[in-house]
Parts: sequence; C-alpha cells; structure tokens
Amino acid sequence: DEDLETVPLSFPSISMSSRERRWSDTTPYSSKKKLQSWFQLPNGNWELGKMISTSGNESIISLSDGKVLKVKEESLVPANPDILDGVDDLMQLSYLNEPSVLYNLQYRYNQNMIYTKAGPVLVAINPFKKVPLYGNDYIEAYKRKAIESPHVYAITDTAIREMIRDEVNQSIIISGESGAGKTETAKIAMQYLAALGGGSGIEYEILKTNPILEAFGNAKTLRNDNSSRFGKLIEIHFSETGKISGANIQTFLLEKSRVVQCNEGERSYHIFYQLCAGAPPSLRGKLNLQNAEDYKYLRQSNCYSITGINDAEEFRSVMEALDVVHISKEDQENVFAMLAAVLWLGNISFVVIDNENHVQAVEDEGLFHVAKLIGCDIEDLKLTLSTRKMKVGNDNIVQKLTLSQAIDARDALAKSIYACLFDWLVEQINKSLAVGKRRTGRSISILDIYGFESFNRNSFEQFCINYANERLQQHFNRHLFKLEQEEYIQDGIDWAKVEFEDNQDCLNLFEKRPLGLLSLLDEESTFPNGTDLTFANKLKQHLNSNSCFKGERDQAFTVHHYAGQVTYDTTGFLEKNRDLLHLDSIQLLSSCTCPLPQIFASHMLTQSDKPVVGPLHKSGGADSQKLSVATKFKGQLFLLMQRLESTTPHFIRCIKPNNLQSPESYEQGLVLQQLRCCGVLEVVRISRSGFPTRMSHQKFARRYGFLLLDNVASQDPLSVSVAILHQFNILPEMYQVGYTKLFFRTGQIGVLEDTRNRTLHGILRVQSCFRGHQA
Ligand code: AOV
Ligand code: MG
Repeated sequence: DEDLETVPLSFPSISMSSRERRWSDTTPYSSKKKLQSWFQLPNGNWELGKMISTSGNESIISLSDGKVLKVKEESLVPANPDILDGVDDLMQLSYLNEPSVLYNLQYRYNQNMIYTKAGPVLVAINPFKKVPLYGNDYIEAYKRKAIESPHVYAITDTAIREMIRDEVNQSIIISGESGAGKTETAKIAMQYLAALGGGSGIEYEILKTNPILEAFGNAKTLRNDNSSRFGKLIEIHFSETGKISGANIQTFLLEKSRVVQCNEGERSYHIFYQLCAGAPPSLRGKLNLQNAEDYKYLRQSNCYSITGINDAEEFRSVMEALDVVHISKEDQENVFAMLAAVLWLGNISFVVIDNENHVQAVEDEGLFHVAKLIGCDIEDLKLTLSTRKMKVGNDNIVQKLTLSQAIDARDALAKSIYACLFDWLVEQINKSLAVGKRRTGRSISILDIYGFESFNRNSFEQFCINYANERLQQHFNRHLFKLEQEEYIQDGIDWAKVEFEDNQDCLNLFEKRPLGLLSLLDEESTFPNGTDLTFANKLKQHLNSNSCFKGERDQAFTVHHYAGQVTYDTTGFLEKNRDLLHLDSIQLLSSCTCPLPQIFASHMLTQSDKPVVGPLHKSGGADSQKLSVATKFKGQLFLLMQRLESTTPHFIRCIKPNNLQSPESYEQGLVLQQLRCCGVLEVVRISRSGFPTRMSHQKFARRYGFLLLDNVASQDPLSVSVAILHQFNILPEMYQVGYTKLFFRTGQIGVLEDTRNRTLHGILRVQSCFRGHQA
C-alpha cells in the first residue's frame, strides 16, 4: 500500500526519480496491474488515476488534485507499469492505448528526448527550442553505434547501411502538419549524410543548398515562421566507397501567388526582405533598392520581420551559399535584379484613359525601374501591361485592358518571373551538384514537402498542398499496412490483420475521372464561361453524395482529409489553375537585353505544358492541349510516388505539440489528433504483431551460413537457414519461415548481425596476424 501512496498524482508533471526507484526489475508485473488507470477529464485530457477500490463495474479513483471519483470501469483505460515510462519504442508498451502513447511521448519530450520509435516509424516532436542532440559528437556516436536512442541520425544510418547491404536505393520520407518540423528534420538527416564526406567539398555544397532554397522558397505563414512553400526531393548519390558523389534536387509546385498577394501577418518569400535589408550599398544603388516598406507587394500583409531573425545577416549567408554552389557573381547580380524587378512591378500603377474603364500604366519610377532591371523598352513594357494582342479570324487586333485585367497581367508577369527564377536557380544548383563522375547509381532521397494546412480561409494553394499530403499518406499506408499484410499472405505466414484508416476514398474524390475534384476543375477551367461559382456549383451537383465531400455556402466546399476537414473557398481557383501568362508578356521577356528574362521566355515557350494565350492560339482562350496546374501537379506527384516506390522507405512523422510555436506547451489533444490521423498507433500494433524484418532464404544462407559450426555447404538455402536459426537458438515465436523468405520480429536480425560482425572481425584479425608472421 505504500506503493499506492507514491503513485504520481499529476500527469503532466510527474516526478520521475522516485517512481523509477520504486519499480525495480524484480517487481512482478501482475502486482502492479490496476494500480493506476487513465481517466479522461471533461476537457479531454487524460489523467492518471490511482485505483482505490473496485466493486462491480465501478471503481473509486483518486486524481492528482486529491479529488476522489466514482467512475464506471469502462471509462478507465489501463496504464502501463512505471518501469515502462519513457520507453524508446512504443512497441515496448504493454498497454498500447492512446493515453499511454501520449504519456510516453510527453514523458520523453519533457526531458528533451524528442524522438521516439513507433515500430519502424520515427516520431519527432518539435521542441521549438535548441535541444542538445546534434553535432559532430552525436554523429560520431551514432556512427559507432555508441548511442542507441531513437534519432534522425539513427534512421539515416540505417538507410545508409541498408543501401549498402541490400544494394537498393533508400528514401527518407518526412511528413507532418505545417510547422511540425519536417524541414529541420530533413536538414538533420542531410547533416548526417554529409558527415560521410565526399571529397571536393560536395557534401558542404549540398548543405549549402538549404539556405538558398529556404530563402527563395520559404516564407512566414500563420502556422510557421519558416514555412516551405514548395515540395522538395533531394537525391544524394554515393560512390562505391560509400562517399557522397553528387546530388540532385527536384522541386514541386512553388506557391507563386504569394509573390503578389499575401495575408495579413504573413510574409512573402524571405529573400525579398533579406535583399532589402542586407544588400551592400553598391548593389542597392544598382537595383534602386528601397526598404521593404516601400514595396506594395511586401506592404500589403503588414508584416516585415520575424522574431529572432536578422534578414540582413541571412542575406549574407545566402550570398555565401550562392558562391559555394558556384553561381557566379554576375549571375547572382542578375538574380537580385530579377527580385528587384518583381518588387518594382508591384509598384506600377494604372490610370483610366477612357470611359470604358480602359487603363494605361503610369510612367512613374515603378515602370522605369522594371524596364531598366529586365532590360526592355519602357514603351514596350507599358504596352504589354495595358493591352493584349488578339487574333480574331485572320486579323490581329489590339485590345485595351481594364484595370483588373491590367493588374492581373502585371501580377502574372511578376509571378512568372519569380517562379522561373526559382526553377532556374534549382537548375544551376543541380549543375553544380552533378559533379560525381564515379556514380554507382545508389542513392538516398530525402522528401520534404509542405505539410497539411488548414487556415480560416483556404484557397487553391492549400487544395494542392493537402492533395499532395493525401498522396503521401497513401504511400505511408501502402508500405506500413497494405504491402505488409499482402506480403505475409503471399508467403503463407500466419498472422492477424490490423485495420487501418485507408484514405483511398479521399484520393478518389480528387482523382476520379470524369467526376473528381481535379477533373471538374480542369473542365471548368477550359470553359470560356466557367467561373469560380460555376465550378463550385458543379462540384455540389456531382459530388454531394461522396462521403469525403460537402458543399458549402458561398462557393465553398469541404473535404474530409485524413488529417481533418478543410473548407476551401473556390475564389481564384480557375485562374490559378489556368495560370495563364499572355504571349505579349512572354514576348516582352524574350525581347529583353538581360540574360535571365530571355532564358525564362524561352523556357516558357518550349515547355509544352505551359498554357499560353495570345494570337498564336484560338480566340485568346486557354489552349486545351496545355496542362493545367492541378493536372501537372498530379503528374509530378505520380512520378514522385513511382520513384519512391522503387526505394526502401524510412518514415519520419513530425508532430507539433502546440499551435503557438512555443517550447513550453504540450497540448494532448493536438498531439493525439496528429497521432490518430497518421495512424501511428496502428503502425505500432501491426509491427508488434508482425514480422518487420525479412530476408530471402538464399540471402540469409549466404549472409550467415559461414557461422555454422557444421559444414552444410552442399545443402539448399532453406535447410541452411533453418540450421542457422537453430544454432543461434532463435525462439520459434520470434520468426516465421515463409515460402520464399524468413520473417523476423523486430530486433532479431540484430543479434545475428552482431555475431556476424564479431566473427568477421576475428577472421580479419587472424588473417592480419598471419600475414604479420609471414613477413
Ligand atoms: P515544417 O517544415 O514541418 O513546416 P519546420 O521544419 O520549418 O516545419 O519547423 C518549424 C520550426 O520549428 C523551425 O523553424 C524551428 O524553429 C522549430 N523546429 C523544428 N524542428 C526542430 C528541432 N529539431 N530543433 C529545434 N527546433 C526545431 V511547413 O514547411 O510550414 O509544412 O510547410
Ligand atoms: Mg517545411
């Protein structure tokens, strides 16, 4: 009963030391049963309740605040014995229920142990502060396997080993909501890979791509001060000696609307503010740079700085990074000129010139600077922004633009320049990273995309981002559930099926043809009379019976995503999906004397999937042969998934403990919701009841056969395998022998690997001794 006294009474702030002492390893488990249970408070949080007595189906428990409650037995959830507090892997929990998982993660989190395994998946909880877990000492320790505790380093190390052992490409797939820590995690993984070295500084170069891409592709949003507005797959190549030989970066759909439009409290891309704050005087002069506050595009969101970030300093490190990836000073200057041009474009204004509301660009400093920065004639620029050449029948006519048309033309030009600049930069970086000549074809890819997003107002960008996350979740499910179960069945293994949340229905809602969200969007985008409203109505008309879809008032609709419901406002969907840049604008760019606009124009004209409108095309409408943004994105995602399918995946699930980006708070409800959505509990369940390690009979026999004491060289792989299992006393419940493969419970193969390594080491020592004697 003394034990009862020391049962912790407060869930969030448990004192560890006394509890740890109390349950020594000798305490029989059964005696601890039912000492404590989880009880859910009205606010949804779980609290550990001390069991005082039980009679019938009612129990009396006491809570941390001293309150004693009589509760129904079924409202209690069993808690784990204290000895299991803070286990490394959720698989080790005796009771695998939500409060126990939540508690275990929080217990670790409170001690800066932000990483926990959930079977094969690494769970990472964002600390929102510096934690002492990184750097060379840690990297070395993980390499030597001197530390075992879960870490991004450990996952990355496993990927490297499996790449070498199995000769299969690997991928590290990082997912989680916006602000959960994906990008930081990706960088930590890259750090570990870079420590393998490569020669000629390639590893350093790879690391330096991060500040560049973040400057141009990340921005402050309401969810995350450094939110990725593009998806990224970086593929790191290895030489035969296991060193880095090069890399390649693929990016996905940059959110370009942010360049011209951004919500209160958010920012445009970091690089704009960095340039304004950090450009050295000579550059300022050349580009006629002003302060961020002087540019309309940056002014509209009323947010210029980020707490704790010095934009001027960041600018210097971006310039340094550009040097490292071999972007010449001249090119750098061209890049900055394009940025300045984009900013000045936003300052161009229009005046009405007739009673039909047609406008003309004002000849002010905006127009003047843009023309100078991109190297075009002021008159041409003015004309491009105020008129549109059209082909009617066989005649070319010039149509004047209304104010909103002119603003659209101006903004479309700004967005295109920025998006092209981003792509061009990635291309230059890839050229620089492709140095390795002796490539083995082996690689490790790291995927870091924009996380699931839900704001008060969600638009086309969130629609695409969340669709991508839906795809990624499917990949996760396939690997951890579907394929897992299929493989057992195929190989004739006994095993209980685990149910999991399948998101196929939601994907179908997006992808089904002809009546899915993407098809209907494309269809409406090509209709001359299609509007955002007719699009919304069409969705309601065709999809209302779909359980993942709900029509809403005011041309909005709701999708039930795996991570929660999101309501999308269709305003702007069609225009963003068409993503038209008028031929006049492209022609203007190609006439520029500066090199970059010319390159951009030729890219736009040769890119077969770029929608172009103008006199070359029918009646000025979108050419239906060209791909829409959504369709192109879908294609990219399919290719990405295909690529990932050919790799061995390693999954990292990032979790954010609060929505405030604060190091202080761990909101149980929020964490639980994320754990539920991504199926972490199910993953643990399936891994615990399953056999996650598998190897073909041949491979197993080849790898461990030499360890056998009896010579069995003449025997078939299956017999050799079974002999090995027997010799090492692997318990029967720890493995299963399938038709073609051996299946092992977690950790089993590690025992064999250790023996193998020790033995090999011994052989090498003996050999070198022997050579020493001969000499
Ligand atoms: P995300 O990539 O998942 O969001 P980030 O990786 O940008 O999220 O993380 C958001 C912020 O959390 C970072 O800027 C850091 O301040 C903090 N953070 C994350 N991981 C760590 C860590 N391991 N140690 C310390 N601080 C960390 V988004 O790109 O918005 O989906 O689109
Ligand atoms: Mg990110």
